Amino acid sequence: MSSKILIIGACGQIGSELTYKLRAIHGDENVIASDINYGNVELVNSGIFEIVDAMDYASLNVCVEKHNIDTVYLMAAMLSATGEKYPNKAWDLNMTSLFNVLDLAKANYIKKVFWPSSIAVFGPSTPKIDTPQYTSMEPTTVYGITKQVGERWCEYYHQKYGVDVRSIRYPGIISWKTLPGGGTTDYAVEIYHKALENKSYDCFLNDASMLPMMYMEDAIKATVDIMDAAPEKIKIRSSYNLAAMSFTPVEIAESIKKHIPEFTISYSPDFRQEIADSWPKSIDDSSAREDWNWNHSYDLEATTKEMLTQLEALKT
Ligand code: AKB
Repeated sequence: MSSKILIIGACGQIGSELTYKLRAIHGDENVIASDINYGNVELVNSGIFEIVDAMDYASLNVCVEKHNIDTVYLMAAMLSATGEKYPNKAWDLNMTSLFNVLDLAKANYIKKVFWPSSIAVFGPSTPKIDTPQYTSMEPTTVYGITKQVGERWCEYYHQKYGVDVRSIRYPGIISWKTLPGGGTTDYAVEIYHKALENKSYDCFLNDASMLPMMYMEDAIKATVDIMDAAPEKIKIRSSYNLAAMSFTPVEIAESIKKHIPEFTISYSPDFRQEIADSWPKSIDDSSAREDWNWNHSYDLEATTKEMLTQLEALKT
C-alpha cells in the first residue's frame, strides 16, 4: 500500500516545491497539501488541498484520519526576521505545531515525521567556519531558539517514544518558483528578481556577510533522501548539519554580473545584519554525507545561471 503523505505549510517556499516533488514520486492521490489559507493559488489548484491549522491538534487529527496519513512533513514556521517582530507568535507557532505532530506520531496516528531545523540554531559562541555537527549552540533569535528546542524534543520523542522523526538544518534556500518570506537569507532570492527587473539591488546585509546557502533542488533532494533512508542510517535524531555553498553579497553580485554586466549592488544593512552576524559562515555536514550519502549538486555559478534562466522564462 502506498504511503499517504501530508505536507503542512505547503504554500510556502519549500513546502510548495516539496509537494510537487513528492507528488511526482508517490502519485498525486497520495500527497495531500495543506496550509492555514489558500496562499498559493497554483499549488492549491495542483492537487488535493486541505485547510489545516497546525496549531490545532483536532484540525490536524481530522485531516490525518480523513486521508489515512502515515507521513507528515511539517514545513510551517515563522522564520528569523519575522520572528523578531512577533516573538510570542513565533514561539507559539513553531513549538505548538511541532508538539502536535510529534504527539500524533507518539499516539501512532502517523508513522514518520520530517521537521526542518536551521542554521539559526547556532549563535555568536559557535565556531563560524566549518561549524561542526556538535558544538556550542546559543541562538540569539526567537526562531533559532524554537529550532534548537525543537531539535531537543525531536530527539526526546525518538528516544522515549520511538517516534521516527528526521530533520536537517537548512541553510538559506534559493529558489524561483515561490518567494521566501520573513527570513534573513531572503536577500539571496530577492537579488535575482531585482537584477532582472531593475539591474540593481539594495541589499539589507553588508557586503561581507557570508552565509551558508543551498539551491532548492538540492534542499528537496536532501529532504527526500533523509526520509527514504533506512531507519538505522539515521544516527542523529536531533537534526543534521547540511551544506552546499557559502557566499557573501559581493560574491553573488559578481556571479550575476557575469550574466548582466550592468548590474549594481548597494548596501543598507538593517536589523537583519545582527542576525546574519550571529550565524555560521560555513557548515561541516560530514555526518549527513557519511550516514545517508548526502551530496549537493549546485554551487553559486550553477545557482545563478538557473535562477536567471528560470526567472527570465517566467516573464514570457
Ligand atoms: C531564515 O533566514 O530565517 C531562514 C533560515 C536560515 O532558516 N532562511
